[in-house]
Amino acid sequence: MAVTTDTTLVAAEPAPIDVDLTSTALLIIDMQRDFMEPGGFGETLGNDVSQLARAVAPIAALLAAARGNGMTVIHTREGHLPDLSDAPPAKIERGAPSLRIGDPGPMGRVLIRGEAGHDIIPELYPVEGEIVIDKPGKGAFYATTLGADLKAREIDTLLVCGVTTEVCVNTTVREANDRGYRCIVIADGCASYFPEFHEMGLKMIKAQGGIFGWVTDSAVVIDAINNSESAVGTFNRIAAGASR
Ligand code: TIU
Repeated sequence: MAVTTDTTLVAAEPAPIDVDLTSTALLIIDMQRDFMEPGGFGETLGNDVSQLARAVAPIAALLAAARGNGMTVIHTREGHLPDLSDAPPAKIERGAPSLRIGDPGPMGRVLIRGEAGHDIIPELYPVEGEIVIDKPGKGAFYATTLGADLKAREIDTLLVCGVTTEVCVNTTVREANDRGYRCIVIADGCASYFPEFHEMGLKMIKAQGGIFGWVTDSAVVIDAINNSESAVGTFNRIAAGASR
């Protein structure tokens, strides 16, 4: 089968970007109960977790559009093995949290794989066929298979959203940028415990001609996905019995 590609011009800052949706993946960073809900890692650090709720609806809408298009969808989760062998002492001992990584809390052991708090929130739960990357660090490339997964799928552009803007989203975008990926960060699909860090985190990405990437809103990308005639989208519409 001849696979055709088409590109869509997506409005973004600092400039519009031409996107081929067949080589683009949606990358959702750490939308876990440990960051989003009371009693988890985020709150143990002294944060107001309600600040992050605003990112959920835009991500859910973008996820629905990506699924409808057949786009590669990748979810990440920050967390550690039960024996903490992948958690550096410098991370465990950092600061003065109310509970440390691995301590028992209301959602199980804090930031430990397999515990309730480590799981992705129900609104954005992965479905069959989507990639879930477990990462021990803030960046999604460090000590994970993400680079190999993207290479295997010939992905060159990432739609990045999730939490928190200045920590795991920024770290991942910087890692991706150095590896040659074009990152389009979804402003309303990101959030921080600190609104001013969210704002500056986005500014840092798009400054200097887009030193780390591009920034746009979920509605812009959803519109681009829904109006695309990408090979993936066309294939899905045919598979679903649509006339085109
Ligand atoms: N503390 C904070 O803002 N973030 C993290 O620790 N991890 C992520 O951003 N996922």
